[in-house]
Amino acid sequence: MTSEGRLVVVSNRIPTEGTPSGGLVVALHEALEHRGGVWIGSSGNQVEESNGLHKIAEGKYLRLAYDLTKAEHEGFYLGHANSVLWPLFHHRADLIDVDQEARRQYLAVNRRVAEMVAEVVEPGDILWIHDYHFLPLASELRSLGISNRIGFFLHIPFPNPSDIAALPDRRQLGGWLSAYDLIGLQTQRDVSNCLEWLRADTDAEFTLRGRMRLDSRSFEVRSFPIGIDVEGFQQAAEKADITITDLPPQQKLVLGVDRLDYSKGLPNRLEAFGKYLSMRDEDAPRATMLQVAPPSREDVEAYRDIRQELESMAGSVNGEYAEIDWTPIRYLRRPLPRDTLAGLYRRADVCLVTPLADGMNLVAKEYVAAQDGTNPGVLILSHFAGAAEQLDGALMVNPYDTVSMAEAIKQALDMSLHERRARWLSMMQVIRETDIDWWTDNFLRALQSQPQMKVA
Ligand code: ADQ
Repeated sequence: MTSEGRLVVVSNRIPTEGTPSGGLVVALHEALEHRGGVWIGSSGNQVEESNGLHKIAEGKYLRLAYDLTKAEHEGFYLGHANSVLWPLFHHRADLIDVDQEARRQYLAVNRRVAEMVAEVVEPGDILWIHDYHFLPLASELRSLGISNRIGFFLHIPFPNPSDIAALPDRRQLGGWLSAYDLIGLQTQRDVSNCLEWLRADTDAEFTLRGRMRLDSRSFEVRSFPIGIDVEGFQQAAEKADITITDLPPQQKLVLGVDRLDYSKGLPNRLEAFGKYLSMRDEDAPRATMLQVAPPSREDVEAYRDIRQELESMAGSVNGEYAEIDWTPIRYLRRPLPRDTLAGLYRRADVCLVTPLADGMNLVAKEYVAAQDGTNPGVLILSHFAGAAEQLDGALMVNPYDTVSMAEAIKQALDMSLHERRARWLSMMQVIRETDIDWWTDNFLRALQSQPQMKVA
């Protein structure tokens, strides 16, 4: 532990076994090892009877997990968090499924987690709460008398102010946010949306140095674009076997890597690739699109149809363009280990990251980091990914305009080495400067420097 005080992290899921892997989780693990502290999250197990925190690991810091009951999992996680907040924050108010029991569970789980966290917190600790599952957590902690500095990071976009009108929690949201000392968002666009909404729909006012004041609390809203472990990815890609696919070396590979989610724009992407095939010159090298998209949140209704839609789209494009020795679209439903992904990224001539809305999108950054700088591939990136604010070396596309996306695929496949290198170098510089360690350090430094307030 350092003189800075312990770090207490709360995230929806906690890595339950051994040394964690994966960018964000590793970064939080390292920050906790450095400062000492506690990481609290759900174990992923569902139980009959509600229980308290249990220790799952102890080293330089403590990992504590709680289990959700089946009703909590359904109401808090599948229900309010993923059937109301996720769609609404991704500009899909048409998909929200408001359910009073789910909302009650969301508030009750936040209350219960706050009580467990309050038991653990010591004076001088700083708290870092992650994501949309825990919007009300600081407010609950304040009501339990916790006056420590509390920071919040939202990994997904902040909604458009007009969409917030559809949020059942709209009247509470201002108070929930102002209970934090620092609110970290991915992009400047998110910060503008948040400030615009606070000013239009609450009594919040600007105070000195960009801070906001609401309900006698002052807080700061700032962007902290999340990064990746650049060196780790580079090394994995250098070591990886890029002949893992059975594609002939001269065949172009166009790659997509996503969780299967309606926010990722997958149908538009397949349609664009179909249009590219229809405009492609007969003698141009063949290109195969490989889409890796393991299903997620299948218990949520809005997720059930996408899988079928994609399979049928891939089938019909292949039906039209496949030849005996060429399948234009391949679709993998299995998640891939990081090293395999790194090899695929390096082999791919083009990576399509074309969400309709996305907080940041780490795949965009991982793809760039995995390239061989002497012969890099091209990133095609949606304006609507948070990463678009940083990666202006990408070919930017509007994912709703599938003809322009098809043209961008052609442009990427025809791009000169000189242009590919220039674009890659500019993206690489940003990705290196704002890697995952930069992100954790920056956020924690900003949180540490917030004035400490008394609980009202
Ligand atoms: P996600 O929506 O999960 O995260 P993203 O940032 O693209 O989206 O991916 C997270 C990680 O999952 C990446 O490291 C990626 O390699 C891995 N991954 C994705 N698809 C995979 C697949 N098919 N197989 C194996 N691994 C896969 C949320 C927000 C994002 C934000 C992150 C971090 O929605 O916008 O960038 O949090 O803040």
